[in-house]
Amino acid sequence: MTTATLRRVVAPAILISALVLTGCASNATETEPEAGTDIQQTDVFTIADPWIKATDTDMTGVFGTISNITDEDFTIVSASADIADMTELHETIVQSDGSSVMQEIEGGITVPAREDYVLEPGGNHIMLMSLTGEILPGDTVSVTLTTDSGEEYEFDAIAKEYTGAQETYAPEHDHSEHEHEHEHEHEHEHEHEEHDHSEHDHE
Ligand SMILES: [Cu+2]
Repeated sequence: MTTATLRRVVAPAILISALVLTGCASNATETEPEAGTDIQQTDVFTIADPWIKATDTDMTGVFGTISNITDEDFTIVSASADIADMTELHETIVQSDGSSVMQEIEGGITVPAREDYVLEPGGNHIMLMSLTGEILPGDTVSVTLTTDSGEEYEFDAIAKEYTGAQETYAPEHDHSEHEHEHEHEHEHEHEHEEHDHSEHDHE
């Protein structure tokens, strides 16, 4: 039941990454959490089955169903986690050519009074970037949400293995072969360094 209002603001300036769907997003039912098995409660919302995608890369997503248990709307304006140096609230936009891109949700996540807001792979999610370490299946990751009232709410996300909706952070290139990613990254770094030097020469 997705009743939340999505603002589909097309703003190229905040397009921060490309999401490449390399497999079938729908064939990962085995690893999807079962509804209603873990419900954590705060003063203003519950979150059902909060989980985080286990990863050895430097970014991942946090998911779960947030239910507003009050009679007033609230907006999640930011999120944070100790294990991530950078956190954003993301939505996934399917473009006309069929590819998907993730972008920051303009204005934050508004959860209407007494309604649910679903965070799921291939949809809206909390994006953790610049991870400080590996996240293994079974790990518990504490995530803090800040609302428009300035209040902070913490919940625990359980790390699970998830192979559907592979999110690839590929601003320019599609690194489809994971094992070669680091080599390519280093190559690009050197290219950029040299490029930077030649640019500075003009100054
Ligand atoms: Cu994202």
